[in-house]
Amino acid sequence: MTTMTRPRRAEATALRRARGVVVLTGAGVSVESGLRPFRGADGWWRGHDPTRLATPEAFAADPALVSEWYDARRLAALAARPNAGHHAIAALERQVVDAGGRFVLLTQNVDGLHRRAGSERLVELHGSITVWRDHRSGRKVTPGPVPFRSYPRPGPDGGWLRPDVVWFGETLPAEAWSTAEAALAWCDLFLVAGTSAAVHPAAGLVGRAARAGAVTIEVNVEPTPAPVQQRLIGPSGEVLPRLVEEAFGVEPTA
Ligand code: BV8
Repeated sequence: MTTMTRPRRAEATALRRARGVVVLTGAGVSVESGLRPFRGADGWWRGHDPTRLATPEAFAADPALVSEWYDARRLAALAARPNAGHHAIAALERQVVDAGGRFVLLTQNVDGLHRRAGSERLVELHGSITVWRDHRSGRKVTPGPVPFRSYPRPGPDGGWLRPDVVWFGETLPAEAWSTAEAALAWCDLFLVAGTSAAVHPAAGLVGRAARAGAVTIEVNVEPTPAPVQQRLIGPSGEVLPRLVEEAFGVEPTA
């Protein structure tokens, strides 16, 4: 396992030759867009641990507090702009697909920045913070880019509005998860970026890909427990564009 800051020719060549690329991202790829990561001191909000707020139990106990936290994150996500790392992943998708390969981006992020950067073959494993739903009927709404007038906000069918995300203890959307597992059958290169690899079942995908014979590469500012063969240490907004340029000779457009 090599720890380095610059993509070596080996990673670029592997990326160029790959016929089936899977990318898994986490909150770290949105840090350079000004959004907080999920864990660590930066993730806490008014003294609350996000992993305790992101649960059905927390919402049931204090729907106002949980709604206010998510509305603040929703507005931050809407105000943020995709960074060079998001654009590099969208450029990678175009390169792989245009060469006749297969590609899917699996994101744990709920901020919508990959889609705004142009990623199309995108699976939001943990849902979206910009879409909310009535917690009783499940009817979805997309609130406008202004703060809610009250917390919690009444839903259209008599319940409270909750974010359309997967909380801890909730199962991932069946279609999203089956798409992720199916990709392991054709993946020959698995790139994981900006995730602490702490949340399951998403975190388990890297090891499954490696056991299935895929080349595995991680981009992160620090090593993680993810069982990868190569680690490129550095901010994803710098490392990913360099990796895509080295592999395909294209500079991802921001
Ligand atoms: C489920 C949506 C079935 C909400 C989120 C197996 C083993 C152990 C535990 C479990 C298991 N199976 C299930 C569990 C329980 C649980 C779990 O995994 N717990 C963990 C904490 C131990 N999982 C679940 O409950 C899942 N459901 O499995 O259903 C089931 C049901 C009941 C009982 C059992 C099973 C649901 C998990 C989904 C939870 N929802 N998000 C919201 O966003 O508010 S997860 C949340 O964590 C976010 O989505 C976030 O994206 C995700 C992962 O975190 P990261 O993205 O990695 O972010 P983090 O801050 O941790 O790390 C940032 C990284 O970026 C760091 O490594 C940092 O170094 C790096 N970085 C920083 N800056 C940069 C950078 N990298 C590059 N460039 C930079 N500039």
